[in-house]
Order: sequence, then structure tokens, then C-alpha cells
Amino acid sequence: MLYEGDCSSPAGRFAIVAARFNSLVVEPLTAGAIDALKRHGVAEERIDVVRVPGSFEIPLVAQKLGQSGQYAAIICLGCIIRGDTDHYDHVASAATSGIAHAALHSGIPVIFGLLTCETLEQALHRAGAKAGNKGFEAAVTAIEMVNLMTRLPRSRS
Ligand code: INI
Repeated sequence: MLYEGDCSSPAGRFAIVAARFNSLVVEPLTAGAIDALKRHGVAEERIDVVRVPGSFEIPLVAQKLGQSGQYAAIICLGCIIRGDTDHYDHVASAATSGIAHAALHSGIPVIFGLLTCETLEQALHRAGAKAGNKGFEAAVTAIEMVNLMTRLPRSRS
């Protein structure tokens, strides 16, 4: 038996948790994610957007939304750009492990749509300018995962 999700129109509500930090990049990521959801049949009324100050704040909110039982998936969007200090490493590592933790503890797909880049230019390229839109890709991943989760064997209760 092969289990795999597809991109057919999923049921349920979707939440996007988007950081305001580096909003020049995160705004197009958010628009890309909403565009992908709508193109896959998710009406705007089924999409909630929650804004948080920075990427560090994303995991707590993603976990709370995940545990609410109201969402099929949570899409996390942020942009962390390396500066002159080691702040980047701390924020990136906390956000990465926190988002993984939120997925495991809420039992629904919590998608990692954060850019970790060396420069603003590189980030803009990944937010729709040259190298695709990672927000769009994160939303497509969410759809595939939601469809996969509905197909996997249920736990015995
Ligand atoms: N937050 C980001 O989303 N991206 C960054 O590049 C960034 N840098 O480099 O500082 C950043 N910092 C803020 C952080 O996410 C928190 O909001 C802040 O530390 C308060 O907890």
C-alpha cells in the first residue's frame, strides 16, 4: 500500500502565521500562500492570517492554533536575514525547532515557510522576484499534507 497526499481541494480551515519582521519579504510570501490556497479551492473565508512580531514568536502561536482543533494545517511564514551578529542563528534555530515541536504537539501539519538568507536580495528572489515564491510552495505542501493525513491509517482508540 502506498500512501501519498495530492493537491486536490482540501476540506477545513487554514491558518497562516506571518512575521512582521522583514515585511518587505514576508508580505509577498503571505500573498503567495493565499494565492496557492485559493487556486486549490480554499475559499478566502476558510483562511485566517495571524501576524506576529518576528519569526521567534511564530512557534507559540502556531502551537496554540494547532491545538485549537479549528485548523487542517498551519502555514508559518517569516524571513531571517543574516546580520553582523549571531542573532540570526538564535532566531533561526528557535523558530525551526519550535515549528517542528508545534507540529508534533498539535498533530496537524505545521509547515515551515521561513526563509533563512544571507542577504535581502536573496530573500526577495525567493519571495516571488526570481526563484519562485516560497510562500506559495509552503501552502501547496500544506495541502498535500492535509490530504495525506486524511488517508493515513487512524490510531486505534
Ligand atoms: N525576526 C525575524 O523574523 N527575522 C530576522 O531576521 C530577525 N533578526 O535578524 O533579528 C528577527 N528578530 C526578531 C525576533 O524574531 C523576535 O521578534 C524578537 O527577538 C523578540 O522576541
